[in-house]
Amino acid sequence: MKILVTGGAGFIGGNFVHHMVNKYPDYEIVNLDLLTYAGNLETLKPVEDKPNYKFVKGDIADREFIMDLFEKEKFDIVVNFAAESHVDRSIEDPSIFVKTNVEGTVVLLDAAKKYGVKRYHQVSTDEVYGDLPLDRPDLFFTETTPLHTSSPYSSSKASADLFVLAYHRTFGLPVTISRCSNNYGPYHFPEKLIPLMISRALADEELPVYGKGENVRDWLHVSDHCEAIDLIIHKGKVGEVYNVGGHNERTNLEVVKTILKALDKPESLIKFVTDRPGHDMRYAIDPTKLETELGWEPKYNFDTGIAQTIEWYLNNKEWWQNILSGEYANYFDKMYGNR
Ligand code: NAD
Ligand code: TDX
Repeated sequence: MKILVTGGAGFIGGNFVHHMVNKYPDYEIVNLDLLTYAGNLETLKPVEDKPNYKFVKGDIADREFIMDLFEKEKFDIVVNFAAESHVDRSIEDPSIFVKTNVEGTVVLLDAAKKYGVKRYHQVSTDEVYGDLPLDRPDLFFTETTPLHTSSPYSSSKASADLFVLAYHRTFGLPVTISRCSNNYGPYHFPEKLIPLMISRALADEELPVYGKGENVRDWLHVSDHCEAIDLIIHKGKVGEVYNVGGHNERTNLEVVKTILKALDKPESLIKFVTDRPGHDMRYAIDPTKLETELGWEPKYNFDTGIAQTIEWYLNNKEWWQNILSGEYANYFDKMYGNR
C-alpha cells in the first residue's frame, strides 16, 4: 500500500506521518509538502531514516508537478492535509487560501481521478459549519449541519469539501472527508492559541486573549485525530463525511488559565486585545457517527492531554524556539504590535 500524505511537515500531517510510518512498516508513506512558513522538516526527524518513509518537496497546486508525481508513484491512497490553516492570516490575505486550499484540492482530485487512486481522503474542519451560540449548550455540529462559514479560511475549506463531494457524485471518485474540531499536542505551530500561550508564558510575555476570552473551542488531542483518519481511510464508507471530536469544550480564557497554572505563571500576564473580526463563538462536535459506525473513541481527555502537551513543549524548546525568529517574529509584531 502506497500512501501520499500532503502537508506532512505541518502539525497534524507530521503527527499522522509518525503514526503511519510506525504502525504500518509494510506501507510506503510519501510525504509531499511545500515547506511554507508552517512546514518544518525537524518534525520528521524521528522517522526520516525509516525505510518506509520518503519526503518530496512540492506544491499541491502545481498541476504539472502533481500529475508527474502521481504517474511515477502510483499511489493507492491520498490523504490531503496540505493547507493554509490559520484563520488570522486568512483575514490578512485570503488569496493564498483560495490557491492552496481550493485549487490545490482540485488538482489533487484530478490526479486521483486520472491515476485511479483507491481512496482520496480530505482532512477538513468543524469550522465549515460556522458557529453555535453560547447559550445553547444542547446544540452540536452533526454531519448534516448546513455549511455556513465565517472566515476566508473556513470558506476555502468548505469550498474544497464541496469539490471533493462533487468528484464522488459526478466522477465516482472514492472519497471520504473528516471534519475535526481544534487539535492540540506536539509539533503545534506557535501561532495557534495553545502553543502561542505556552511559549509566551514561559518568556513572561503578555498573552493576547481576543475579546473577552469567552469563545469556546472543542479540543481534541492530535493523536486521537490521527487514529480517526487511520480508521476512516481503512474502514470508512466511500462518499461519507465523518465528524471528529471528543467533547472537550473550553472557553479560551479557561485554556489560558490552565496553561498559566501548570507553568506556575501569574494571570496578570493575560491581556485582553481587540477581537478577531467575525470571530466564531462556539464549536462543538457530535462524533456519534464515527463512534458507532467505526468504533472510534478518543484516548485523551483535555486535562491529561494538555498536561502532556505542556510537558512536550518544556522538553522540546529547540523545536519551537527555532520557529520564533525571522519571518514569524515579523508576523507577530504586525498582528499584536499595536493592540
Ligand atoms: P499546518 O499549518 O500546521 O500545516 C500545513 C502544512 O501544509 C505545512 O507543512 C505546509 O508547509 C503545507 N502546505 C501549505 N501549502 C502547501 C502547498 N501548496 N502544497 C504542499 N504543502 C503545503 O496545519 P495543521 O494545523 O496541521 O492542519 C492540517 C490540516 O488539518 C489542514 O487541512 C487544516 O485545515 C485541517 N484541520 C486543522 C485543525 C487544527 O486544529 N489545527 C483542525 C481541523 C482540521
Ligand atoms: O492569540 C490568540 N488569542 C486568542 O484569543 C490566538 C492565536 C487565538 N485566540 C483565540 C481565537 C480562537 O477563539 O483562541 C481560539 C483558537 O484560535 P486558533 O488557535 O487560531 O484556532 P481556531 O481559529 O479555532 O482554528 C483552529 O481550529 C480549526 C485551526 O487553526 C484551524 O486550522 C482548524 O480548522
